[in-house]
Amino acid sequence: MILFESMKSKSQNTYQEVIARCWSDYVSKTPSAEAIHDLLADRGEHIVNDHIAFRTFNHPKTRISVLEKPFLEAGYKARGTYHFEAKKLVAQHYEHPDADAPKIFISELLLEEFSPELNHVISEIVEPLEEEEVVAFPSRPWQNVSFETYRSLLAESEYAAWMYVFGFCANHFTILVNELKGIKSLEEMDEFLKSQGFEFNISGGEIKGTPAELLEQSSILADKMEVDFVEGKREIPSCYYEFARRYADADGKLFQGFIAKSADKIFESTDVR
Ligand code: OOG
Ligand code: NI
Repeated sequence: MILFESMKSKSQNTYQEVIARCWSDYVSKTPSAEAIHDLLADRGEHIVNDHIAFRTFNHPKTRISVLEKPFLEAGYKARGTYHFEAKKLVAQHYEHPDADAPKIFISELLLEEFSPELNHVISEIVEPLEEEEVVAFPSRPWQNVSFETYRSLLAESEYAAWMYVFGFCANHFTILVNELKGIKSLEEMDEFLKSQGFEFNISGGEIKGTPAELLEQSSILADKMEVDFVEGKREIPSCYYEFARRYADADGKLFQGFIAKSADKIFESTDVR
């Protein structure tokens, strides 16, 4: 019994438990997501998550092959791999045999393509980490963050700066618009949310992707959140909500992948504006 309990606390979380923890952390950083969730629930909608996204650094302590472990243990399988040359990122998506499980999208920053200064900052925070801290979603295992360091990372990579402050948490959840009863298209979804005052990420166009590409996506701009830096409190972009509409391929099967060209622009939802 004791053995069972200790094993359970170490790694036997179901994906539902991990995702539920990530959702409550995410809405605490993203009040817009909870507001949108509630607006749709008030219209009688049942919300289905298409996917949830995590970010990391490709350091041996934190790379994708570390972050993916709890998801693989929970039954997820690695599927598509994606490359983002300009942003110096790669990503991997995962699917679960249980069709109700949201897909998982994990990206990592290619540290070797950045300056020694950036690498120094990141090694300082990730070198001391134990694997359990990295995969204890959601987590930012390093304690103090400096606004000056955040600013210096921003100059090289929006992604690096965001990761430095927020760590291993879900940076967005995604509503699968296909499953909504009263909203038929992504255009309709966006128009409804804009009428409620939500602002969209328009980089690369408000709707990224086309029916021919089998995936259309849009996202709101990340909420602003007050963060406790060592220098004091500052407001910076936190997390965002995404909306996706998927289309069936020639075999009639709903496309389950991602489109790198669209994802490249979705990343910018957390950019400092
Ligand atoms: C991930 C951006 C890409 C998608 O659905 O294409 C993405 C991120 O912001 O970390 O989520
Ligand atoms: Ni996404």
